[in-house]
Amino acid sequence: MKFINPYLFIVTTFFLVSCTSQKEKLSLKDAYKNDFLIGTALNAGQIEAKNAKEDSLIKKEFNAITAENIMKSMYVHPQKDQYDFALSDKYVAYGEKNKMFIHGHTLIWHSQLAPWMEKIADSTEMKAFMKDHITTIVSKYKGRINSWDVVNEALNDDGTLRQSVFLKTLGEKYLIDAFKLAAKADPKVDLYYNDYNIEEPAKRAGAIALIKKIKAAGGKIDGVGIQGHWRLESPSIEEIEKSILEYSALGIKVAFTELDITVLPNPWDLKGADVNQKFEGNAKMNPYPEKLPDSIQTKLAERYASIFKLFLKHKDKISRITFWGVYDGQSWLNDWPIKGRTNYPLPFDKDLKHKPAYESILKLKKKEE
Ligand code: 9MR
Repeated sequence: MKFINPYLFIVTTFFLVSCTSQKEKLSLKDAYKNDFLIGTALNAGQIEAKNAKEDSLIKKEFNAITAENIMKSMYVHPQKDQYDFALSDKYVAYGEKNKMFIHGHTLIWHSQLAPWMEKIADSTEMKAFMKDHITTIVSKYKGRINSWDVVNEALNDDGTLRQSVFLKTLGEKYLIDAFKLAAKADPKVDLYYNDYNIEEPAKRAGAIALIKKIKAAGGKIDGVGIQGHWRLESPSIEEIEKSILEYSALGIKVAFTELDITVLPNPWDLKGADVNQKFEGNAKMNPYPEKLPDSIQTKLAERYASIFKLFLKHKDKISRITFWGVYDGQSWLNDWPIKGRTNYPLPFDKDLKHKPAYESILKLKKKEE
């Protein structure tokens, strides 16, 4: 039998044990705890903690949550005189139980409206809808929900106002009214304007004008949510940085609220998240049905690293970074703009394992130490 040096044995064992426990302890939320919140979007099953593995990952890695769908108008307010808070109650309870920052998504959005809302055609009825909808929901969760997307996606890509049912019936004043109603229902909750592509120059100018208008009219607006449905090559770090600086110069918080990065072909050069854009698929459009090639995996990790490096540089201006989904298998990008593709946009893969993107985000913090 070979002689084992007992001293060396003890030291090595201690080192290995401490490395393992160190690795287990590391998480996105802990690594970034002094910088900004790290959030995720939960689907209905995750709110109900149906899958134990997903649930423990969510609790370990994230300290902020957004409901991916269940708080949208069609679900919480299906009929004029009927609200359904069953799942949103569970969502808020989940956040409270786990001491997470709870974000409300979303109050006034042209999409995912209940059918009865789509039929509203005059200003009196629309005004009544907005007052009832915002006041009921925000008051219900007063002091429990920490921030709200008051208005979502009110702008076109050229920075003009979207011809939504709200704009058509009420004119642009609906934007100011929405923020005023929300502030009245819960004066302490943080109120956000949330949109995609608002890091692009023309739409950014539109968003800035909109935020200024709300402020000038005496509305309370605390932050802007840049959704961050991005690509490997765009938007540039320079445009993202300009956006952080310009929005924060308005005296509001900047949050990245729906971050993900598509790695799939995008021949139409689509940007953002207009869910009405749909295309037919073929094998060429779904090149990695089984596995992401290492070269792209590395590109994705580098892209996340450069984005988080920028976020850290401006951590004093940033309140929260939320990924749009917990792991790749759950991402909406598997179905947009083509149904049934296999995309890889998040730091956790379909088996909930860390991807190189996850390691690259954590590594930035290790370098700081
Ligand atoms: O991720 C959401 C997806 O499950 C829904 O089918 C879709 C329907 O509108 O909404 C997705 O979330 C959107 C978010 O609510 C607002 N910004 C764009 C997001 C991606 O489409």
